[in-house]
Amino acid sequence: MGNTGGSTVDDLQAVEIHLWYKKFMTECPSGQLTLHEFKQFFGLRGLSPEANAYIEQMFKTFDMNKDGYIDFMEYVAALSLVLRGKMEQKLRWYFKLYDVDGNGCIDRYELLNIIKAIRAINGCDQEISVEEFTNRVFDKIDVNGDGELSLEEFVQGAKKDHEFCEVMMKSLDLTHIMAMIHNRRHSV
Ligand SMILES: [Ca+2]
Ligand SMILES: [Ca+2]
Ligand SMILES: [Ca+2]
Repeated sequence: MGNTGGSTVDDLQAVEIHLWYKKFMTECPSGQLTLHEFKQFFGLRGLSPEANAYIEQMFKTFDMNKDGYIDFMEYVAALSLVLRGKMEQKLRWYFKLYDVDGNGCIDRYELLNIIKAIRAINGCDQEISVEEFTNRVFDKIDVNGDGELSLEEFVQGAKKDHEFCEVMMKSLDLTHIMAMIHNRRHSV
């Protein structure tokens, strides 16, 4: 994580982290979240298969040492990236999240499923279909046309193409998903 100039961390975010910590320790006194607890933690139930797979992939990405648990440090690392990370850091993290089979590339199928999952979780209906969106992304940023997005293509594509980047950040931003889940839990 390192030093990125303290002024970017505003009080609201510090408070937020503190709340997440309290929540984490209340719901998970052992300090280690399993996948099952992870879903409970977020109050997620009755998810579509795509959304379920997305949450599982998110869990794996959070579990940085791959021991099958998310400890609080891993949780905070992911959270602070989501809440405060610079765009490029986020893009790299998204890339890892979307590369479900971990082969270092995102193919159409992986991107398609992720977008489906995010829409399922967000429950938003957008004008453009999932397939159309996926194809548009590939047409624009698969520079060498091999049908897969490398990390380089993904990051550069999002940086160069303002429209794509905006769509990415808006529709794929976990902050939004977390806020939604958070609010939902409060209202139950
Ligand atoms: Ca772990
Ligand atoms: Ca892949
Ligand atoms: Ca490519």
